[in-house]
This record gives sequence, structure tokens and C-alpha cells, in this order.
Amino acid sequence: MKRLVVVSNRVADLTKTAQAGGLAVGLADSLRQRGGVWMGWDGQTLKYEEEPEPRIRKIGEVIQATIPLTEQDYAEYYLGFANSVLWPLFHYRLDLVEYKTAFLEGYRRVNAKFANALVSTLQPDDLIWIHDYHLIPLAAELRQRGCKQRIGFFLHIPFPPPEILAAVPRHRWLVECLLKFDVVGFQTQTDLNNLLRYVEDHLGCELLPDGRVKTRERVVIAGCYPIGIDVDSFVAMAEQPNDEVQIETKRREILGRRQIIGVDRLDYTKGLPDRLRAFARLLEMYPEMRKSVALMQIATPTREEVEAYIDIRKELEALSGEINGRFADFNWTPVRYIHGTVPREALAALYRASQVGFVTPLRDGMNLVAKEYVAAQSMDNPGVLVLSKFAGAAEEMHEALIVNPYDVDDMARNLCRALTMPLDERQDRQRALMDRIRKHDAANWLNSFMAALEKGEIRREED
Ligand code: ADQ
Repeated sequence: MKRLVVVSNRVADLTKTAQAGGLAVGLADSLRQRGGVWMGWDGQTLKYEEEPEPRIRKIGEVIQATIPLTEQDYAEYYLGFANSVLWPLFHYRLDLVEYKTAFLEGYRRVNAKFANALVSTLQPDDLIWIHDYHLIPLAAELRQRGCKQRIGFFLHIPFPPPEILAAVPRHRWLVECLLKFDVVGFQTQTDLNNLLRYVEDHLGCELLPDGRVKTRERVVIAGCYPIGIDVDSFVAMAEQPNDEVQIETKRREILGRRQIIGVDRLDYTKGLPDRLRAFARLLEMYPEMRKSVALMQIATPTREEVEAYIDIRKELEALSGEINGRFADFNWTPVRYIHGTVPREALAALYRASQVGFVTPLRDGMNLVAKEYVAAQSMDNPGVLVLSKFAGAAEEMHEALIVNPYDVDDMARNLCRALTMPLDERQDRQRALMDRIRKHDAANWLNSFMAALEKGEIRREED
């Protein structure tokens, strides 16, 4: 079996994988079986003139290789090109793109640093798997250094239509970089189609009948590999009793109250302000819902140095205060807004104790919260998933109540429908959704991508 080399912006903590999510666990297991390397930034910013050697740690059969960045790299590559250009651009938010030439230079410089650090650890037979938008030029950099190994890329976030992509300078270069990989994987068919349309219209590439892209140098497999969760381990976690959540749930049961739950990184792509407005609209449109339902929104802070993230935090705090001010009673708080992270075990128990999972991103690569919510439900009395049509997950999770995250009234109506849905319909939907998340679980994602990378297998479009 060939060794696997995984590269991502940050490295998962390989000593703590038992508590981590399905993605990190799956990749780490695969690395352990095959032996391999996981390389990424160590999260530190240091002052240096000469690039330091990567820091190597051996954890069982896996080598962890990390490099530090400079303050300038962090500002231009991470906060700049990755999170102020590519992140908004790929989420169709041209209004939030802040393009600067220095950001592009920083992005190229850091990708070159990754390549320099990586080449010294590579063996001729390695399979290299690069993750996400931070590292699009990495295959090109590696090829320049003589790397002949098979290299795959998986994009965790959406890929925009050519009309949006073309608005950013150097868009052609970005896509040409993607075509230096042997395999390019996307979350959904929509993302894949966007790439295919671009390479055909802007680069004049030939699309082969089996779906591969022919360039002057190589034939690239471009495929759709929807990411999933480790369903069984999430089910097991949700079935574990959690004292604090149980006490809270009992109290709600006595009072006859239901709970709607939202769990997200605090990001403008997640549609949080309109989600809160939709909940307020539910209370307006259906006054009988007052005092009988509450919204718990857990939002983990991220990228707090980027302006757009400071704004969204302020907006949400103001909105939750406003809704509570308007509707709260001495013994009922309609919105519980938690600005922080909840441990995974508590999260699983909270999903299970909530009658509605409310997942309304304006645009999302996949959205694993939607899948976790379904995995956490009990078949005896399952909750209902209300899901944005713009989450990648909506391409497969048809039995959720699918909503338009820009339409507050539509979301309010569907919340009401979810809260009043009869048991047999909830069970039918739950059964079908469980089948789907099992079919597209973390192992399936990993195996199908690895089959393309290792054996050149082409994945056929499924239902
Ligand atoms: P994210 O944008 O981070 O991921 P998501 O897929 O929902 O979005 O994954 C978030 C993970 O973090 C989930 O496992 C969730 O449980 C956890 N999480 C989120 N908020 C939390 C909180 N407040 N407390 C505790 N845990 C929390 C990116 C893309 C997605 C894509 C994934 C995987 O943006 O579209 O699905 O990568 O490819």
C-alpha cells in the first residue's frame, strides 16, 4: 500500500483524534494504516529571514510535519488572500471580497514555503492529498520542484459559477493551478459543474466523455465526493446520557416547551441574522408558539481579526437582545445565544434534545451540522431538520424541510410545520435521512477519493 501524505492549512491533533470530528478521525486512521505524513502550519507566527526546517514529530506510524509562518504571511496569506478573497468569493459574496496584490503575493509565497518543506519529506511512491482553498497553488509549486507523484485536491467549500469567479483578478491562474492536480474533488455536483463550465468556456479544455478534463499536460479527474460524518460514533455519542442536558430537557418537558437548535462557526456565510429573524417571525405569525418554543443558537467565534466577522458578531448580539426584549416573559427566554464552543458529547446530547435542527447557510460546501443533527435523533421520537437549499447537504438530504435562507417568512412557515409534524411523518423522514447519511459517510468519502487518487477510478454520478 502506498504511503499517504496529507497537507492542510492546519494539522489535526493526531494525539487526540478520539474526540475530533469524523473527517480528522477518518484521515488519521487512514494515515495510521498506510503510514504517512500530515503537514501544515503549526499555528505560530515568528520572525525569521530564512525558512526554518519543518518540525517533525512521529506519532505512531504517522509523521507530523509543521512549519511556522511570519506575521506578514499570516496577514497576507491567511487573513488576506485565503479569508478576505477566496472565502467570500467562493461563497458568492463578491461584496465582501477585499483584493490586494500583496495578498496574492503572500498566498503564493506561503504555498511555495509549504512546497519547500514538503519536498524533503516525500518518497517517489507517495500519494499526496491536499485540502482546501488555502493551498490551491501547491501542486503547481510541487511540480516546479520536480514532483511526479499523484496529487489530489479536495475543496471543502463551494466552487462559484464562472461569472462570479471571473470578477477576481488572476482567476485564470487559480483554475490553471487546479489543473496541475491529478484529481480535483468537490462537495456537490453544482460545484463540479461550475468548474467544468469554467474550464470549457475560459480555458478551452476538452471534457472527455467519462467526465475527465484534458489539458495539454495531463488528464485530470474532476469529481464530486460529498463529505460525511462517522455516523455510528455520532449515534453512540448521542445515546450517552448527559446529566446537564437531561436536567434541562426535563424542565422543558414539564413546561411543555420545544427547542430549535442552531450550531455554527460564527461566519457570515451561515445565515445567522436571518435565522434569528425567522424565529422572531415564527412568534409573530403563530402567537400560539410563544412560550412553547425557544431557539438555542451556539456560535463559535472564528477569524475575529477579519472586519466582516466583527460586524456579524455585533449584529447577532443586537438581534438576540432585541428579540428577547420584545418577546421574553419572566419565565421564558425565546433566544439563548451562546458565543462559544460546546464539547462534542454535550453537542450530540443537545441535538437529540432538540425538536428542530435549524441549518440555514446562505451558501455552504456541505454542512456537517445537518448530518450530525440527523445522526443524533432517536427513532422513537425524532426531530425535524430544516435545511437551506444552498447548503451542499441539500443536494442529498431531500427529506429535510428545504427552505430559502433569504426568505424569512418561508423559514418561519417551515419551522411551524416542523414543530407540528405528526410522529409517523417525522419517522419516515428520519429513516430516509439516516440511510442517506450512512451512504455518504466519512469512510465512503475517503475511500472514493482515495480510489480516484490511487487507481484513477472515476466516480459515477449517483442519485
Ligand atoms: P465549517 O464551515 O466549519 O466546515 P460544518 O460542515 O458545519 O462547517 O462543520 C462544522 C463542524 O464544527 C461540525 O462538526 C460541528 O459540530 C462543529 N461545530 C460548529 N460549530 C460548533 C460549536 N458552536 N460548538 C461546537 N462544535 C461546533 C467547512 C465547510 C463546510 C464543510 C466542512 C467539511 O464550510 O461546508 O461541510 O468544511 O468539509
